[in-house]
Amino acid sequence: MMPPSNDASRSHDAIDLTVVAPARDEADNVDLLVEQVHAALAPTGLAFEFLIIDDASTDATADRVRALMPGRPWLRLISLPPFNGGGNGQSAAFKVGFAAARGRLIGVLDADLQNDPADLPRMIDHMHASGADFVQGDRSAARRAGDAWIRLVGSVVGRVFRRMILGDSIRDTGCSLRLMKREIALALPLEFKGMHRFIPVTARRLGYTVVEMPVAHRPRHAGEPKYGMGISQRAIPGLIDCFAVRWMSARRRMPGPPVEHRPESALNAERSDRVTQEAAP
Ligand SMILES: Nc1nc2c(ncn2[C@@H]2O[C@H](COP(=O)(O)OP(=O)(O)O)[C@@H](O)[C@H]2O)c(=O)[nH]1
Ligand SMILES: [Mg+2]
Repeated sequence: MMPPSNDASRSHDAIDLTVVAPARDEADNVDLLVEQVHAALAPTGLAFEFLIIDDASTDATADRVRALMPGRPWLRLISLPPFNGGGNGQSAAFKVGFAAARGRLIGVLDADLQNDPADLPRMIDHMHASGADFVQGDRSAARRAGDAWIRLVGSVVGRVFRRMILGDSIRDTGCSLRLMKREIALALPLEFKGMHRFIPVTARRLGYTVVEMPVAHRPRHAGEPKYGMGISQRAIPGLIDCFAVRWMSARRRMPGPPVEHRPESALNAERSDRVTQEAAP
């Protein structure tokens, strides 16, 4: 089959890198975010696009991004309808973003500027130098200096759960800043809420090589954090999710390419068709 010729530039794998950022009510962050992503990627010479997933924001996030689009053909915006009157969550936003991404590589970062887009080119270099399929950011050195103690305790507890239940040694699974081959992004079960916290371990369980790399961690530029901390909001759902991920990876079956069997007569007819086509001028 011929690829659609009217808009080949929109086809998958047409560019080097797609950066995806989920945004819920980040109106006061998107201008600087777009500027910093461009400043980080333009000098690399890579063909890139920046895809913002507006998750049913109730502020002007979508309007602000739309206003930035003229003159920036690499900037894309997808808005999600609300789920039960609220947002769909980061996992759903990533799922939509990864499906729409055209890059051979997919980079991910938060929209509140806590991640520094300038880390992305270093991650690409690290991916090439290490031969890995996936580079996961690790904010732990930067966080020890700046984060509230409740967050640090929460992340240690989460790490112990994940190590015990999943054998997951990834240090900072909650760091959105990561880079992966597109095929990995498409294989992640992100239609389940909370699964974005298990992206690197899932990639490993799918057989891909995941390496970690220290990255920057900055204060939120503007707006409020969207996630609560605490036992009922994070710890217990996180523990249940660990078991869910273990169940999924034990039950996952991904057969290789399927083979369809057809009668010899149909195959012979096809072969002679092909010979005729090849012989045609
Ligand atoms: N799509 C989507 N993104 C969200 C949601 N909640 C937070 N985000 C985005 O995910 C990123 C991290 O959220 P944030 O509240 O800063 O979490 P924290 O950094 O862990 O405190 C930001 O870019 C948010 O806009 C949500 O419900 N849906
Ligand atoms: Mg944040």
